[in-house]
Amino acid sequence: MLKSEYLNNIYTGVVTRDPDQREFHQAVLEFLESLDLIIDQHPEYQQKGIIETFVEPERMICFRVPWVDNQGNVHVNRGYRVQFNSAIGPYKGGLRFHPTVNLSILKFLGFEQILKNSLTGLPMGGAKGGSDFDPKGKSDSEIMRFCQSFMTELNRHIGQFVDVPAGDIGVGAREIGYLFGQYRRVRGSYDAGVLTGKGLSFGGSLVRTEATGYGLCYLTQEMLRHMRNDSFEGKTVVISGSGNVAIFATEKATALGAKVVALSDSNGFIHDPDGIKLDVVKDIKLKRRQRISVYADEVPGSTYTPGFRGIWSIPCDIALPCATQNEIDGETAKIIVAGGAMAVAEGANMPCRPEAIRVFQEAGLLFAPAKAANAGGVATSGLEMSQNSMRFHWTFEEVDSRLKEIMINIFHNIYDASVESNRPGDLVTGANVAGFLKVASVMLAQGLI
Ligand code: NDP
Ligand code: 2IT
Repeated sequence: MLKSEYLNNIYTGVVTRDPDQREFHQAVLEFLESLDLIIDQHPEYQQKGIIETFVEPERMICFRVPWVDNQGNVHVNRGYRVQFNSAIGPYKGGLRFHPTVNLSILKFLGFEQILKNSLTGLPMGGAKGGSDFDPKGKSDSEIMRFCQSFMTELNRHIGQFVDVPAGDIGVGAREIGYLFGQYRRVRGSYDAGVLTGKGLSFGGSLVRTEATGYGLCYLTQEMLRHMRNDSFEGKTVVISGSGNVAIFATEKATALGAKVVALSDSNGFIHDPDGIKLDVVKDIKLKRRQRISVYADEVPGSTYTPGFRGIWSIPCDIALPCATQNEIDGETAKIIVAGGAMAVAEGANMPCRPEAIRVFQEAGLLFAPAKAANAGGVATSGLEMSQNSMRFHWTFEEVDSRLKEIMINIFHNIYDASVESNRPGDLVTGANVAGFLKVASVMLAQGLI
């Protein structure tokens, strides 16, 4: 129950309009709970209808994606692009290929992307897209044909000044390559800035591959320093997932002096008490595209346990959930707290359920929400767009140092906003408020409604 009647009515309206979109309701409610603390200071939002406008996407595109498998069978998937808000820049956000993709998932992701992109300080609006296509077990040529069919429709809705997609779950450098190839083919134009996460030889940025995981560690390091006078040095870290974000979070946390002892996928988790050997993980996941269980077959002293939630029973100082939404519920959060953790930072989008966040905050753990903690990926996408516009590219060190600066700035912006909202150290509130104030002031200035 929200204090503000205006916000309560908005939430009821959102739920009534799309009763089945539970993930979207969850993201909106968390946002409204934060705004509830400051809404009295901003009567203009209600007068101008800013918040009811903000929770409804500007445009939702839905299309069929037919493709032919290696046996000649026709399959028809559904493709989407939710163009949520373009007040501060062209729509920007990833594409997810996963069987669980539906409008609720993409609306929650697109909605959080508006606030996340605002926090980066770069001029990017918020969007998300994807398909219920399952890339698991598909051959390379099946993936290529799917990407080509997907882009045959999507191309008419995107553009470097319109909407710039990138990767997310199930969409990495290989898929972006096929998507870009098809865009170029059907448009007859080399618009490098239409997608980010491209290969380095055709307009991609150095550090984009590493950016989300690295950025997560930069923000966490600054949070530890500022709020606890501490660091990653000597800490035990558990990271869920074993995809792009998890792998490069492991790399940076290890470089900062921590020991990462566990990784997972949707089937189970590996535990290596001596510290994960990242070269083995990269070989299994990035080169051979195999399951994480293979690690335990190849590294003596490590174990594999089926079931992906079990990873959180391994005690750690710092927990970095980097797999998917709602992987940590209230009970799992209590197990993490009982294991002695001091900090949780979200690499995935919305991996902690609201009751889990409450458990962490009440136990006094540091908690960094996804829209701030994983903003390094899209921030570096923004840097890729800048380099494409300049027709030039920066060195690894140059991009990495810009990324680090952006993540440190995000931490201080959200920390300061938590103080100004009378919730010092509540970074969930800080991220929602700081991200929103900028977009809201632009919506007011542009007279969007
Ligand atoms: P990848 O596809 O590279 O890896 C996803 C990982 O999460 C895999 O280990 C996968 O296991 C696991 N996973 C996916 N879905 C589920 C599920 N339903 N249950 C359990 N495990 C699951 O994706 P990314 O690493 O890119 O993305 C991970 C998270 O980070 C997502 O929430 C994404 O939105 C977020 N993110 C990604 C960014 C990026 O730049 N890539 C930027 C910011 C956030 P399996 O192989 O078994 O499916
Ligand atoms: O959730 C995210 O921020 C991403 N998947 C990255 C989006 C992007 O445009 O780089």
